[in-house]
Order: sequence, then C-alpha cells, then structure tokens
Amino acid sequence: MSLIADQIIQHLSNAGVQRLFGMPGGGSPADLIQAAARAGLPFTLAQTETAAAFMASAQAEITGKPGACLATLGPGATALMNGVANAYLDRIPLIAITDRYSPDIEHVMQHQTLPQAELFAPITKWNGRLTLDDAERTLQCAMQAATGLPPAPVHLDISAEVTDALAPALLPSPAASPDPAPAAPASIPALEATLRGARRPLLLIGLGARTQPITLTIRALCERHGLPALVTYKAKGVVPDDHPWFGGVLTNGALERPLIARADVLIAVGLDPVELLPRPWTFPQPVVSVNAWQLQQQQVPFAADLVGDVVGWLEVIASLLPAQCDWDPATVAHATRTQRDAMRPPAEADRLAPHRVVEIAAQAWPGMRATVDAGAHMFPVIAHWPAREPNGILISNGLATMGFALPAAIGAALLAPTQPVAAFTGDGGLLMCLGELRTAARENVPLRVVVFDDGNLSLIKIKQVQRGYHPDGVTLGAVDWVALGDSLGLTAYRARDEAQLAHCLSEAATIPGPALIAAEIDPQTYGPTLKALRG
Ligand SMILES: Cc1ncc(C[n+]2csc(CCOP(=O)(O)OP(=O)(O)O)c2C)c(N)n1
Repeated sequence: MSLIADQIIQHLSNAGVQRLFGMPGGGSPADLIQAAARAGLPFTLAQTETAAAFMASAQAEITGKPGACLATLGPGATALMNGVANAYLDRIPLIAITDRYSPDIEHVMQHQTLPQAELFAPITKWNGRLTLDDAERTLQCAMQAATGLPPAPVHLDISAEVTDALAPALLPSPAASPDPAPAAPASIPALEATLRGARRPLLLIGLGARTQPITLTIRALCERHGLPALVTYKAKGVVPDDHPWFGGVLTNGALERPLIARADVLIAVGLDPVELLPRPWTFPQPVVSVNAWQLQQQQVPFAADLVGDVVGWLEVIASLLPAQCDWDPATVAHATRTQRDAMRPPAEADRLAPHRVVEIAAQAWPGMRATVDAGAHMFPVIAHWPAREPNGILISNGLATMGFALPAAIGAALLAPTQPVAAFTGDGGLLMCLGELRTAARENVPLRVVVFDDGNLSLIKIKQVQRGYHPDGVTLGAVDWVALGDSLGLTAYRARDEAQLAHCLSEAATIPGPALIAAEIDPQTYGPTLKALRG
C-alpha cells in the first residue's frame, strides 16, 4: 500500500527530478524524505532552505528538468523564498514544497502560521495545496506547470495528514502538453521587412537559448553565414569563448557597444531582458526576437517577436540572411580581444589581481564547470572563465543574489560526482552560505571553492565611492579561511601571490573531495573593471 508521500515522489521522479534537497521539519517533509528513500530518490540536507533551492535549481538548469526542494512551515517557508525568487527571475523550473497544518487546525493554531500560498504566489507560476480529496489531480497540475514553458517555479503546500494518508487509485495522466503548440514557423512580413537588405546581422543570445538543439543551430548559423554572437551571462557557452564568431558578453553596459554599433540588425535568441542592466535600450537597430515562450517585457523594442519553435524560426531567419554576411572575422577577434584587455586593468606587481586568479584557475582546471556569485569578483570571472557548453557557468543573473555560487556548485557536482566544479565567490557571499561548506564535505563532492578574499563587500564599496560617500558598513574583517575550511572538513589553502595560487590550484585538483582556496586579492582593479564594463 503506498502513501500519498510515495505518490508525490513518483510524480517528482516522472518529471525528471534527480534529487531532493531541503531542511526538513517533522511534518510532511519527514514523510517525503522517507518516501524518497523508499523510491531511491536521493535526499540531500542543506544548511539553509535558500541553499537547498539553489542546489535544486542548479540541477534543473543543467538537466533542463525540474529540480525539487522542501522546507518546513513558517520559518522554513520564509527562508526558502530567496531560492524560489531566484528560480522565478532566472527562469528555472523548481518545485518548492512546504509543510503546513492540516485544514482542521490551521485556523486555530497561530504558532508558525503564515499565509504561505499568498507569500509564494507572486514569485511562482503555479501554487497549490494538496488535499486528501484531490491530491492526484493537484499533483498533475503542479507537474504540468513545472515541466511546461516558461520555465518557472511552482509551490506546493502539503500537510502531514496528506503525505501520511493512503494513496487513492491513480487517475490517468493527462495526455496533452501544457505548452501552447509552437507557432508554425513561416516567414512573416515583419520579419522579412526587418531582415531585408541586412548585411551585418548580430546575434544576441540569452538564457532561453540554452538547449542542445538551439545551441547547435546558433553555432551553425554563425559558421555558415559568418555572423558574430554576443552572449548574456547565463548564455555563456552557447557560443564558446574561443569560437571564431564569439563576440563577447552582453550586459546592456558599455563594453559590447563598439561591436553592436557595427551591426545593422540585431537578432535576439532566447534573450530575456531580466538579464540586462536596468538601463534604457539605446541601440537604434531593429531587433528581431526569437524565443520559446512569450516574454512579458518592455525594455527592448522588438520589430518582430517570434515565439514557439526556436530552431524552426532560426531556419526561416537563415533563409532570409545573405549566404555570407559582411562581417570580417578579424574585426570580431579584435573586438573580443579589446573587451578582454579592458577587463585586465593594470595591477600592483606583487599583489594578486582578481583577473589573474581567474586566468590562473582557467589554466589549472581547463574545461571545468564553474559557478559564480554576485559581487565585483563576478566581472573578471565572466570575462576570463571560458565556457564551452551551455550552463558551463551557472550564475544568478535575473535575481543576482549573493550566497548562490557554493550551493549551486554542490547541486551541479552531485549530478556528476566525477566531474569537479569550481565555485567562485566573494568573501561576503561565502559568509552568507558558509554552512554549505559542511554540506560539501559531508557529500564529499569534488568542489573547488575559490574565495576572493578582500575583507570587504567590494562592489558596494565601489558604488559608495562613486556616489561620493565614505565607505561605510562594507567591511567584513579578516577570516582565517584555512582554519575555517579545515574545521568544516575541507582541504583549505591560502594564496597571496600568483605562484602560491598556481601551486594551491594544482594541489586542489588532486583532491577527490571539496577544497577551499582563499585568494588574498587586491581589490584595486575592481573599480576600473566595472568602469570598462558598464561605463
Ligand atoms: C542576498 C543579497 N544581498 C545583497 C546583495 C547586494 N550586493 C551585491 S554585490 C554585494 C557585495 C558582495 O560582496 P562579496 O561577496 O565580498 O563580493 P565582492 O563584491 O567583494 O567581490 C552586495 C552586498 C545581493 N546581491 N544579494
């Protein structure tokens, strides 16, 4: 006889969930952990609910299938919210499950009682409560929402009274896909008019392009027609950094402007403005957008807005482009070289510059997947860490939350325990999720955590100075990262110069489990880096 808890786990597995993450309470999460064990679905305890959601989200981004996490009611639910918000703004299919009281007592008990459904509603695409009468139907709806487009989080509130009950007979699964049928690609007047006479189209690749078929189509388009592509932070790797038609990184900042200025039409593929700097879009060229789902946005004016079968639409676009565009590969190579050089500002000779940390790590650990946190260190990582495949770099860019890189790296490493993952984080971001170092050690995942140790919230310090303020409230103080890493069960190193760093990184590469490398960097180059990137 199976319980509704077993039924829920079955649904999660059928939806493609690889592992459950969370911080349980004694109610429905405890039932779900037991049921997951019965079904062979692994459960990983995280130290915070937010980190559990980041771990599950990293798995979802890599697999393209939903991730799942659970939390207790009240404080568990509220602590989960930043992770769900990240999935919402970073367009990630995440199934977030929270405990609740059973309906007969929830209006009486106040202890830990919050309007959880209402709290999650604005940051989820679907939100429901499982009841004894309608559990199967509700689960089907939840899974349809979680596996359909646009990719987004769903929230399920479930009491132990439900998880612990015997499962009723299963209903037949609904056959229909939740997604609207993709629009049949056919050339449309707006598209033809926009592309007519174009000689130097430029691709702007965003998070919606990170599937294998779309990636291959984009690369083929670049190679056959000779046109460059810029990628957003989340789309790094769709066109690899060393690809001859890689045109650099798109942020809606300053660095990419010279190359974009040479284009006569912009073709945005999977570009979601949630990834762009919150500044007006000032490029005068017409923009064609192609995306698998309808975007709700007003920042970028689209001359043609093509929704549905992205590969099909790209084929239509290819048929309208010149067989060979007027781009010179040398111009593109010069543009990307100039961009990278601008992200290597002069540094003091005997100090460790942040961009050198990334370059030395990229040499020591070639081809490794990386995660990166929010902060000034993010800029050199994105500029100098090469990505070869989609999701080669995982980043929170829509929400841009701190405390992301370490848990996301744990989630990624748990998917493929023989493939090490690098996590680049500021010291402020690492302090936010420190307990997950223990998770990494407990799970013995091959993680290389590089902390840019400068004792400060450097990005905020730069912004304070830019606004004419004295830096205030941004000093973290010194942390003995080696002692801390050791105490949590990691192998830990400290590097003060390039030679020490190269040595630590190659030592760390030989360790099967997690390693922590504190790079004592000179933050002086962050200011010029930010200036070059954003103007
Ligand atoms: C959860 C969260 N809180 C605050 C911020 C605002 N914020 C962005 S970067 C930053 C400083 C990050 O400091 P650190 O992790 O040390 O990285 P650094 O800037 O020094 O590279 C802050 C506070 C944020 N993005 N996320």
